[in-house]
Amino acid sequence: MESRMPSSAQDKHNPFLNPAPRQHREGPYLREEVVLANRNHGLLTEGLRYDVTPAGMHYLLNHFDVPYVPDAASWRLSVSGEVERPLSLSIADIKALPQRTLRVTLECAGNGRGQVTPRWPSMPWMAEAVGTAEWTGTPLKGVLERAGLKPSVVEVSFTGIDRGFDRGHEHNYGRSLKRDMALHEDVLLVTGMNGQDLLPQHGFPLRLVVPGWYGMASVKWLDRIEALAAPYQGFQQVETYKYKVKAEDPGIPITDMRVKSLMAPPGIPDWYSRARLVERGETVLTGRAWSGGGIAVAKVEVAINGVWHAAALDPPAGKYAWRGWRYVWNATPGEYLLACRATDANGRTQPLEVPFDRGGFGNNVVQTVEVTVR
Ligand SMILES: Nc1nc2c(c(=O)[nH]1)N[C@H]1C(S)=C(S)[C@@H](COP(=O)(O)O)O[C@H]1N2
Ligand SMILES: [Mo]
Repeated sequence: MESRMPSSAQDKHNPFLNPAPRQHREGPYLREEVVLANRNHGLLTEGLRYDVTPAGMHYLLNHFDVPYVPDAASWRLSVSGEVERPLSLSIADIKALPQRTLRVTLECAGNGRGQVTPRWPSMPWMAEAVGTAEWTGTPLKGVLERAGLKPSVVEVSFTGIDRGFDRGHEHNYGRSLKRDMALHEDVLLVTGMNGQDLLPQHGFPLRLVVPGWYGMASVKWLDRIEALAAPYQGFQQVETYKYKVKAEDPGIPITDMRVKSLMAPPGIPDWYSRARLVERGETVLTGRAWSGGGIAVAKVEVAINGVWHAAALDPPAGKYAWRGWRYVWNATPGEYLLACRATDANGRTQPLEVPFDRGGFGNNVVQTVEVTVR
């Protein structure tokens, strides 16, 4: 449950309740940002070559600690609140329900935050907070129908067992979906990733996966579902994950991923600067592109020193999975700035300038890669 510690004179000195205020930053990354970056690794961009990201290469975003759950035997998922028949399901019960596997690209809403100036001090993703997995589970809709949502239900909330503080609020990680979205046939209660049990850091033994949305909706270590007659007030729903330009903006709740593409790094890197060296001749540039809400990728372009060319697209790999692209570049010696840009079936494309957002959310700027051809 959402809870605050009772207030007392001592609270004034409690650093959890009264954290040092965060302010926008320019310049070097802070110690706290580096610590978060070490805990929450990104996709190694060379991993963009896999259709399905190997589980250990999938990006990670954990707000608090990964809970210690050595086995699934005693796990229960409760479904309560405004329902006709409250449920308590074991993992075996969930695995006995109809199973579906969906290939889904997940991206953190804060991906690209580290490129926004001034930036909000938080996880300083550059471009790598994305991955694609084959998620296996049972449709949430079926479980909600078994419980029977009452007509009064407007939202359904999802709570994990991980607990901590953010900006003075103590809470378990939790999110909600509006009734319609909770009943969407593609939202899954997931126990498997790439044909194996979930790894601890990806939510073992049970998580939600909301395809087409940014990752914050896909609650890990899920043990409580509540049907609500009023909008959910959890911290991760109300206090963050909203697009805002100014602090006083009411904010627009973040849902679908924005259209984006990334390039697998060509050639070989310098260890420290990550600058790339490519041999002259035919170089096949490849990468991935995706959009949100189940909207298809319609086009990918590649720029060589600012001149745009059409890339070839791989066949689609499912409604919610990224799409491979390739462009054959006849590289001649020199210095190059490479870039890629996707456009989705709704005609939305990636901006050339970083879109400013206070929290650094939704940055889908065109990615650039510097290479030297010898
Ligand atoms: N319980 C719980 N669920 C969570 C989170 C969390 O910190 N706790 N992080 C969310 C965020 S912000 C993202 S981007 C995705 C990341 O999923 P992954 O680590 O499996 O890639 O999980 C989401 N689900
Ligand atoms: Mo995220």
